[in-house]
Amino acid sequence: MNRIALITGVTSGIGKAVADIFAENNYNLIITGRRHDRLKEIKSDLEKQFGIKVLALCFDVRNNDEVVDNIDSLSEEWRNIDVLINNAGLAVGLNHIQDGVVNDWERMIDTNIKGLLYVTRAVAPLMVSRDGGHIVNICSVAGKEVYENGNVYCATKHAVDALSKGMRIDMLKHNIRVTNICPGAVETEFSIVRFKGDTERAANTYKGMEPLVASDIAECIYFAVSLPSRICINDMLIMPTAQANSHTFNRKI
Ligand code: NDP
Ligand code: 8X3
Repeated sequence: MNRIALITGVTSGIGKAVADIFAENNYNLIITGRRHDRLKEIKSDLEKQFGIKVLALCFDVRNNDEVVDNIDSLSEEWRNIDVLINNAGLAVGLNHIQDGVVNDWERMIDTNIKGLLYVTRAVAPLMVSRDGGHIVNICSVAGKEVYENGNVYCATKHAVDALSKGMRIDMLKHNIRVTNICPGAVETEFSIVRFKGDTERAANTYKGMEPLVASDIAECIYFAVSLPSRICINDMLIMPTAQANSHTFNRKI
């Protein structure tokens, strides 16, 4: 029987690449996001290309009622989730704290921290009842270091880092592995979202350097998940060769 992975934020970037690699490896997938059309198209492509089953659930991770309703409504078959990948997340804005936009802060806190918690709270009991599973939290180099203007985004990712450690302790007795994934710069829609649609500013983020691509991160995640169940990769910090830390780049410009 195929194993099951639930991946949040599959309509773009890292989440989409993770769905591809898990599908290629015969997982049945529960894919989520807010953009219904993209979800529908991805479901149909994955089913056709890999012959797996895909369940597309359209909800906002910031809304706990929607999260609970969607997970509660899973059929017996789909409740056997082996892997949860908490990927949905975003950065919005890049300002000094004194100039911060409160609504941007709320979006980041509500998505990156509270959304990840709501999904975990709904799915983890299903894993506990089966005495096993693997939770992969997409953190960031911003969960390890703080950079100028990164303040609230970095704080949300430091929270993810702490939650990964806490989850690992709390669910130790239930054989649930918890892996924290910390990428540096990956070219996705991330910077377009951060700069609120300003594609030129977004492109400047990667100017003169070779960023990671989403499939680089997906391969690392699949590697961690595919190891024998006695091995837990607790933490991975994955940087482009051209990036030493969150603010030091080798740009050829
Ligand atoms: P993208 O913007 O390309 O993808 C983000 C995904 O998250 C989309 O599928 C989006 O779907 C989903 N999402 C965002 N908000 C919500 C929400 N409220 N409810 C449900 N889904 C949501 O960015 P990435 O792929 O780069 O980002 C994925 C993760 O990786 C994030 O957690 C990010 O912080 C992290 N990360 C990214 C790095 C990078 O440089 N790109 C580096 C380090 C970490 P939709 O809009 O359809 O809801
Ligand atoms: C995304 C990477 O350096 O923009 O988490 O914070 S960074």
